[in-house]
Amino acid sequence: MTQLQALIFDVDGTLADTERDGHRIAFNRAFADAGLAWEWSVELYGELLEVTGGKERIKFYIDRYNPEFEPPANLKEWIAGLHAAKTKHYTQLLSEGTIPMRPGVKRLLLEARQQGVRLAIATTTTPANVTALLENALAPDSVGWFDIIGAGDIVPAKKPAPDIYDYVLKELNLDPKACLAFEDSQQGVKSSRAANLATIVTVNGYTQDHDFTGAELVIDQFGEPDQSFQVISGNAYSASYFDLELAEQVLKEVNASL
Ligand code: XBP
Ligand code: MG
Repeated sequence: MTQLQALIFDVDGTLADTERDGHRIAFNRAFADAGLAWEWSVELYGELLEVTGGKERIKFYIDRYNPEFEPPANLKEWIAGLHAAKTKHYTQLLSEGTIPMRPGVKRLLLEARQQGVRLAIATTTTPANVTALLENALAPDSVGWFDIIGAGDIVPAKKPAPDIYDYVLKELNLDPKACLAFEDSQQGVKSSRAANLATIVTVNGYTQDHDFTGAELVIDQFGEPDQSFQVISGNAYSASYFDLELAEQVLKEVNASL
């Protein structure tokens, strides 16, 4: 049996509910600064989340929802500039401390650290956004809790491609059988599963109706000793919150069935 050696976390929607009241607001502020009459509503943003990556999402919006828009000749650079402004607004929002970590995240990370299980991040978001979230919502020194932070444009293809998880596994120098991935979305699960990682899902408002085929366990949150999770699918072995013991149990069963 391969023992659990690392936990690999997605960021947006998994560590914190960042999309609706974080990224979406930051995009809208950047659009307003640029004099664009674009406003991404809560509902529209849910549709745009189909495309991962902020720059890719802006391009998708123009193509799909705004065909009258006359793009500048250097569209790629123009989008990159707009996206850089969005990142400034997003990190500013996080520095105001308005977005907390999701229930049970800090407890699980601390437990892993105590027990010598390594931590890593695999996300499509921009590296500066990860740092801002960890420092403001977790702990000032928490960037250092993670052996590897794989983020943004570091790999050629974003989720649902497996590239970011493959990159993190390579940097960790671990076999996927020794790791568990944590995701919140269908695109994320496709990515982690394509990298052969057993995957736990915590859903959120935007992703609760996604198809999580391939995930081992789908729950509404990690929960806490006094705040039970709801099991949506999979076997939680009578646990009421997600801890390292449950993580080890899930991985053991997955590896036994291979
Ligand atoms: C997160 C994303 C990101 C964020 C925005 O997906 O898709 O694009 O919404 O971040 P995941 P950037 O949780 O699967 O990693 O604007 O920095 O790209
Ligand atoms: Mg996510």
